[in-house]
Amino acid sequence: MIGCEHGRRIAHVLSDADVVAVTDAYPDAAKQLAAELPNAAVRATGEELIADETVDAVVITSPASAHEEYAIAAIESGKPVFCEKPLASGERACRTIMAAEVATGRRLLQVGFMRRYDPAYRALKQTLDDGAIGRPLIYHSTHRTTAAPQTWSGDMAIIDAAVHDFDISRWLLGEEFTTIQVRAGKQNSHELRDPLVLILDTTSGVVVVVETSLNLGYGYDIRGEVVGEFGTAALADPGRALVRSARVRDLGTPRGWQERFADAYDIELQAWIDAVRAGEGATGPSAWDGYVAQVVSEAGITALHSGEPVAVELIEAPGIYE
Ligand code: ISE
Repeated sequence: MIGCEHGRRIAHVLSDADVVAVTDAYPDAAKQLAAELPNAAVRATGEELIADETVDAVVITSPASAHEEYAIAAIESGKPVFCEKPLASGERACRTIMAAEVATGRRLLQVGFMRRYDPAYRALKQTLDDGAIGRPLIYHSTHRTTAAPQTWSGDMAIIDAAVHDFDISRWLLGEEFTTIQVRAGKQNSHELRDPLVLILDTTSGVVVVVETSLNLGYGYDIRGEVVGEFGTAALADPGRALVRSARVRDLGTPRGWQERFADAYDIELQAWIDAVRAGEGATGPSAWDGYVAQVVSEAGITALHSGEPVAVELIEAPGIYE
């Protein structure tokens, strides 16, 4: 899904880049997308696509379990790579990707944490950085969606959804997390642990409260609110409905991430293209950011299963990420 979104954007909407090749584990899906794009050939495998001399840079949108091999293949060919979140399917894989990048001596990989490019999040960060509400004390990050993807089960609400809240909280507050605890109360439906409330502490003692409610039926409702020393600052709310319910006609909540973050995806990918063309490799969210989000996710899963707070323990950041 996200591969089609990015492919169409790059070929039809954004400037200074084109899609010259696509591939997919389901060849028909690749053919279908290529048919919509003016200059895209279909390649049989990711390896073949990365080795293709007409390919200058690579976008990875496969399931997380396949990110590591393609990210490393792209990095080892010296090709900049945009990799969707989560960076990989485990902390070890994230570290292997970082090691491959560190070996080249420069950044070549950007992770698809698109919220950092969303105008509403940027405005919220500016408000905090301006000191308009004093030092942040609490951050509420609410992640509500119509329906979790049918393929999701178990802990994926943390690994694939809350991972955005972890990243955006670190970016907004400019701090790392020290501990996480997770509460799962009454379960909504499906095989997924949903909803969840995740409570995290940062190094300076800000409390971050993340709610994931992924099967609410009414729309895609992303909220963020910071409580500071003398005020609060919230994300501008793109949905205007007073009642948010699957049973009431919806009055403006976006239907999905495609709509809510359309601008963010445009800005994010254009910034990546511009950086690549300028020979900068990557300037946006890094493999380090992907690694940290993965460590927090894994600590969150341990916390969910144990019911206890779990420490977030990071390695030292390699120099290229400082
Ligand atoms: C999806 O995979 C995303 O990455 C969206 O940004 C997230 O909000 C949604 O919960 C996920 O399904």
